[in-house]
Amino acid sequence: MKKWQDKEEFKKIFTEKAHVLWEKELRDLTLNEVYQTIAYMIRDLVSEDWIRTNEVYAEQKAKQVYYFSIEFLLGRLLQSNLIGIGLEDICRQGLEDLGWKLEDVVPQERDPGLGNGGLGRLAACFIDSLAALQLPGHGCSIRYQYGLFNQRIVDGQQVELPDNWLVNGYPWEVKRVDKAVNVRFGGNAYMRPTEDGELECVHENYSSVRAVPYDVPVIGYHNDTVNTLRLWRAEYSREDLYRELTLGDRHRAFRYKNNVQLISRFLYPEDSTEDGRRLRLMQEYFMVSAGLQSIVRHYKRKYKESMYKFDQYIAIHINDTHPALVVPELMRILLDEEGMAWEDAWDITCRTVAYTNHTILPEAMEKWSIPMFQSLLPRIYLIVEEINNRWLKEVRRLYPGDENKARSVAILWDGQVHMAHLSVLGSHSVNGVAEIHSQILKDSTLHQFYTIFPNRFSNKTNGVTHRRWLIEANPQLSDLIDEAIGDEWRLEPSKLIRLKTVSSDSAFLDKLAKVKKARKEILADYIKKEYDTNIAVDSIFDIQIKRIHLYKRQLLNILGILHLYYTLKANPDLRVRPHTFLFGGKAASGYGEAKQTIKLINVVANMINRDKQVNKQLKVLFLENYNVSLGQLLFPAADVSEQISTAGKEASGTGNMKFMMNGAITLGTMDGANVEICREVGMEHCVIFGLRAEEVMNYYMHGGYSSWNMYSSDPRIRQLMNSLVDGSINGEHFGMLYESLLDRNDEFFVLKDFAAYCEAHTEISRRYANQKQWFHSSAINIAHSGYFSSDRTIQQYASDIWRIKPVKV
Ligand code: Z57
Repeated sequence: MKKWQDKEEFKKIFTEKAHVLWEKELRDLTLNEVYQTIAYMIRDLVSEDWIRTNEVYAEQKAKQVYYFSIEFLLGRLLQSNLIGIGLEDICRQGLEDLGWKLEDVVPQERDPGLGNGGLGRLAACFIDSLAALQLPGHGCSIRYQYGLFNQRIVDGQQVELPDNWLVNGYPWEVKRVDKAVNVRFGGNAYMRPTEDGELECVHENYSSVRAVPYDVPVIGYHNDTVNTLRLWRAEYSREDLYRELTLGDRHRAFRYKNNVQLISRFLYPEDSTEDGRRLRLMQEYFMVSAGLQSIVRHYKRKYKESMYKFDQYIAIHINDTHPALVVPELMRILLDEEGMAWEDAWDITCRTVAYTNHTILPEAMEKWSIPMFQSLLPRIYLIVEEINNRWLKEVRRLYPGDENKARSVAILWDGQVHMAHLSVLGSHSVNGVAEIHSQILKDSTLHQFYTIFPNRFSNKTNGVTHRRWLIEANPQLSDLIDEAIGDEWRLEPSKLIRLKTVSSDSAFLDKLAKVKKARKEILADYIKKEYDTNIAVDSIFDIQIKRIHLYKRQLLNILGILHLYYTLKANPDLRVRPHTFLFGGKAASGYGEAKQTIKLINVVANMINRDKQVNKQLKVLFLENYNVSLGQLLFPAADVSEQISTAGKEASGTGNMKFMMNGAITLGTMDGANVEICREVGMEHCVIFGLRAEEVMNYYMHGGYSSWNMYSSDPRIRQLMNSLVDGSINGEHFGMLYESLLDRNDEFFVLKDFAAYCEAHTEISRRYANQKQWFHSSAINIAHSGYFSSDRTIQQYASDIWRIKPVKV
């Protein structure tokens, strides 16, 4: 790559580019135009490498992986791309000469919110790691016109505003009209005998949707690899529209046009819950069919190999079940378009596809009603039916008379298509995202599959990219780490373990404390500017940022705070270590309890922050519109990382890793990746509390928990519960939360874990009092965060599941 050699060259190229793009004087450029100009300059720099990367993959016929995900939560790309090609400093200096600050330009980029939370952000970290490791791997998803809603808080309540992120265009994408494909919906499909006595499928009266790809370059870190994230947009096909029009039915024509455009208009805002709406199924098939068709076409044109060898060159990964239709869609292509026999097609499909499960929450398991599925995807339904028939026949042969077995592994059951079962059956690999989660899959959720295919199951503990979450988000800490152990960790995060050698060194720990303080100041400045509120940087910053969900127990956190408030009110002379509690996260639009939790947090925050008797010691804030960019500001500033889900419920969590990497101490339950975090750092460097997963499971199976008993036996709980409904919290009522905790027996054991949670907080304060000890723990956490790099995770996927190798470009 011919990079800008110095700031002079940057300025020269910037000036030329800006003139061509905007036809005006430099001094008249808006900050947004400055941002776009640099983005296009980066595109120019990488364009050759991008072409070259694909050429080399094809020349070497390298095996490639396609990572299908209904979400890619990218965050901003300007700074990470500059860092990736090593030009951040030159750009910053050049801009400064021209009168701009890079720090003011970066926020001009809108966060592409093409995801909800953990699952989508994981996909973004994964493609970052694939490129960094020079692995041939690409992303495949949908180019939603509107990303996840923007959240405002009005009168304590969440208000959802549309996220029209594309209004000013998106400089990182390239539309590739020449690579459009057609996707079929509706009509009728049936089998008909051919002249030579075989069966062939007829699919008629369908309507066609044009899928147009928009490619985003995924730039490797300090290497020449540029992979591709391909985002599909739905367009109406002109022929179909004109046909309808000439047939004379204007209404049908416009309905067709509108329905097609709806397919890629909105991202669904549910995270870890299932909605089951028809349009979502359309999105899933749209992404899968477009993606697969383009992979097959590329394979035939560039690899020129037989479709019988497809699985030797192509791996397809499905991120949760949303892309599970790759199984029947690949079958369709192999059967109908390639004329393969069923057995061969099935064999190739299973060898190609691998599946990651991300949840065991029953309400998140994707199921589609058969009538809806059949009417929307008639040909795909026939294939799913055949898969199910053959499978159940096999199961009944292996386990005669065991209808329980058949039921628990069926694809079609109770009038529904069970997508997790389809995913397990149609792939050669099934993995969970943390050890405890993978174990639960084998023991309970997918136990019957596990008894039949024990070798299919494995664990791949999640990771996050340290390039975004440490190098980019926290340059101050990154520089300190360089100073202490050299900079090799930037290429190999496992080298962070060398920090252990300085983790008891007072001089180092003092500097670490200074960096943390500096990051708290940056956050405090932001909060001052956005909320006109002062937060004290010498207070403990205790942060819970994630989607709002009952199982994640933001309720436990806010009830703990409320209890602390009552304690301070009842003991006016009591002095506690000052605390700043920060929350952030969005609630799904239709999730009443989650929305009421946001309201509760805000009302309690108001009450506390306005109370002069306590607000020197206690401050609570709910930050609006938590997203990737806000995360980059929050993780570096945290002292305490709240990871308090009910044990057994959080598959992995990834925020926990971002906090740890930035030196926060985990206050958490034995759930998801917390288990591995505290095993790596040691129990003395995190604070663990609450029920274990087995205990939770036991209560579910055998009963024995009554939240009313907690109410009767613990006066603190009684006071808190009463306050939810008696108007004592600023006159507000929280009936839905009260019911969930008491009348519906507290499904997530908030009250059961309450006492232990309070003690855990006491322990945090105790440890914080010894600053040297605290920052020692902080250093130990950073040192062990290398294991939680997505580079490690992706290496495991590459060698154990995908069987792909690095390719030098
Ligand atoms: C989602 O963000 C996750 C799971 C889902 O089934 C859906 Br739908 C969305 C999350 C899990 O809740 C996290 O625990 C996990 O860390 C993340 O996926 C990535 O694996």
